[in-house]
Amino acid sequence: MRPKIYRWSMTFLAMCTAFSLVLLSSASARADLSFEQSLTDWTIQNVEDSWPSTSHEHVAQIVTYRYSEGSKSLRGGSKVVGDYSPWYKRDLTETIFWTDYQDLRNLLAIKVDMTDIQRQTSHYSWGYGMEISLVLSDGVNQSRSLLWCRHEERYWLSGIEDNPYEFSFIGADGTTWYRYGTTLTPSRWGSTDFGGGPLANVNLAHAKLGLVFSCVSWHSSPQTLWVNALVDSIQLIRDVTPPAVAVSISGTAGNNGWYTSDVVVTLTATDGEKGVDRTEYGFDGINWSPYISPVKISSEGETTFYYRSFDKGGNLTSSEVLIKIDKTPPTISASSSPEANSVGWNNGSVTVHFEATDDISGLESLTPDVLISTEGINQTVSGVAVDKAGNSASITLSEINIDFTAPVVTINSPEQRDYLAQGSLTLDFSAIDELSGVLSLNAQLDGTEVVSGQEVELFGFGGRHSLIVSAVDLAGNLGSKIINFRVVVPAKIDIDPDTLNLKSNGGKVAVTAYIELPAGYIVDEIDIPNVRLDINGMIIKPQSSPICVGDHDGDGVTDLMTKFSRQEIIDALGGAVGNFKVVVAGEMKSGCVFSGEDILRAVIPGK
Ligand SMILES: [Ca+2]
Ligand SMILES: [Ca+2]
Ligand SMILES: [Ca+2]
Ligand SMILES: [Ca+2]
Repeated sequence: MRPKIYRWSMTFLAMCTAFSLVLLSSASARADLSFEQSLTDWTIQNVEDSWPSTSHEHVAQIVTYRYSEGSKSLRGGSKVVGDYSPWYKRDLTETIFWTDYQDLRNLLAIKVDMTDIQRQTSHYSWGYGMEISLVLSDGVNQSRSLLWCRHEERYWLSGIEDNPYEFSFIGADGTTWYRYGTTLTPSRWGSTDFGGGPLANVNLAHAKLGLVFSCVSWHSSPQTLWVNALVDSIQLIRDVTPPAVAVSISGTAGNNGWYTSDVVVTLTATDGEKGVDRTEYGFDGINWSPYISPVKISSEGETTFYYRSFDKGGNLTSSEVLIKIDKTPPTISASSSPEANSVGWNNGSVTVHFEATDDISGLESLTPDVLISTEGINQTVSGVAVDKAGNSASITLSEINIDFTAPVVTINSPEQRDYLAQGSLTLDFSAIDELSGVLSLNAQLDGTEVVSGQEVELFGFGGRHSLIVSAVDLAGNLGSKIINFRVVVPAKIDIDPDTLNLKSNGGKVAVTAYIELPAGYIVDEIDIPNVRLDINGMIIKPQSSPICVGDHDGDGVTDLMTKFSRQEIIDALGGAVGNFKVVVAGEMKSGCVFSGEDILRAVIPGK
C-alpha cells in the first residue's frame, strides 16, 4: 500500500504546478466582461503531463452554451491512451474552460447542470481516475470542487466507492458542497483535489471560474480512459439585495413628531443571502462609526441620524432618520394692565397678558389675554404655554386687587334743615369702604376744613351753609355727600291787629308786621322783597310800601314795619275762624335768614 500512496502525492504536486501556470498566463486576458457574458466565450486550456509514448486527446468543444433559460450547451472532455511503462509512471490530461476574472464577492451560489456524462476505462485497476471539477482561482490560490468523480481505488479517497456519483466537499468555512445539479454555497473556497489537498482561500474580488475535465492513469497496464459531459448551464446566483435595516426609536413621544426625552436608536440589519457584513452610523453622512449597540441621542433640536449597512456581497443600504428632541418647556411670563397704584389697587378692569417663547420646537399655544371685570382682593389668573413637542409651562399672576366702588359717606349731623342761631351744633360724619378701605376723609363747611366731632357755634352763624364730606378709598375711588342747612336768626314778630274781623275791615286794607332782630343784627339790612308771611299754609308777599324802621313799640329795640294785603290773608284763611300761627321770615342782604311768629285771631261777629 505505501508505494501507491506515495505515487498519489506526486500526482497532486504536478497538478498544482499545472494550475499555477494556467492562472498566471491568463491573468491579463479579457476584462470587463460580466461572468454571464463570458459564458459565451470560454478560454480553453489543455494540460498534459505524460511519458512520450502516451497519447492525449482533448475533446473540448463549445457546441452550444446557455445561461439560465438560454438554449445552448457546452461540451468538454479529455482522453488519455496509456502505454505499458513502469508502473509508477503517470499520465495526466486535462481540458479546462476558463472564464475571465470577475468580482465574485457577491456570489451566493453556483448551480451547474450537466447531462450526458460519459466515461470509459479499458482496464480496471487502482491506477486511474476521471473527474469533472469546478475551480475558482485568484491567480495565487485556487480551490477545487468535484462535480463528478470516478475512481476504482478504494483507499485513495475513502467513501468514494460507496457513493461514487454523489461526491461531497466540505469547504474551508464548513459549508458543504454538492455535486452537479445541486446549488453550491461558497464564501471561501477550499479544495481537497484528488488527493485531499490543502484548502485554499481565494480572493473573490478578483477570481475566475474554471470547468475541468481530467483523466489520470498509472500504467500498471496499457489502458485507455476518457471522460466528457454536456454542461447544459452554469448559473451564478449573486447577492444583489442590500440588507434590510430596521430602525427602532425609543423615547417619550411628544407631539408633531417630537420626543420629549433622550432617544435611543436601535438598528437591526438583516440579510437573508450572504449575510450582514457591517452596520455603521453617523451624524453628517460623511463620517461613520461602527454600530455596535443602540445609540443614545440627548441633544435637543433636530438631529439627522445617518445609517448604512453592507452585506458580505458589498451591497449597501443607506438611509437617514430625522430625530427631533425637545425636553425644555417654554418660558412664560405674565403682566397686567393698567398697572396697580402704589398700594396695589386698580379701580377698573384689568387685562392680564401672557408672553412665551420656545427656542427648540417653537410655541404651539398660549393662553390669550384675560379680562378681569369683577371686584375683589387677591384675585389670580393662570396661563399656560405649550410647545410643539407638548411640553408645557404655566404661570399664575396673583394679588390682582380691583375696587371700583366709591366709599359710602354718611353725615349724621347737621341734617338738611333749619337750625336756630343759638347754641351749638356737633358735626358728625364718617365714611366706610368695604373692599379696599378708606384712604382719606375730607370735610369742608362753607369751604373751611372741619372734622367730625367738631362743635360749631350757631349764634351769629345765621344763613345758608353747606357741609361737603368726601372720602377716597385705596383704589382711588371718590365718594362724597353734601348737606345744605340753614341757621335761622330768631326774630320777634308782632302782628297788628291781633284780631281780624273777616266781615268788617274797619277802613284798613293791610295787616302790619313789626320785625325785631336780636342784638348784633340790623333790621335795616333786611331784604324786603324776600320777606314772606306764612299763614294757614299760604305764602304772602309784603307790599312794597310803606316800610318804616323805628322803635314802634318803644322797647328800645329797633324794628322794621312791613305791611301785607288784608284781603290776601282773608283769602288764605278761606273763611276759617280761630287762632292762626303767623310766621314771618326773610333774608338779610348778607344772606343771613331770620324767622319769627305771632298769633292772629280771625273772627266773624255774630258767630
Ligand atoms: Ca444581500
Ligand atoms: Ca421646548
Ligand atoms: Ca371702594
Ligand atoms: Ca321795638
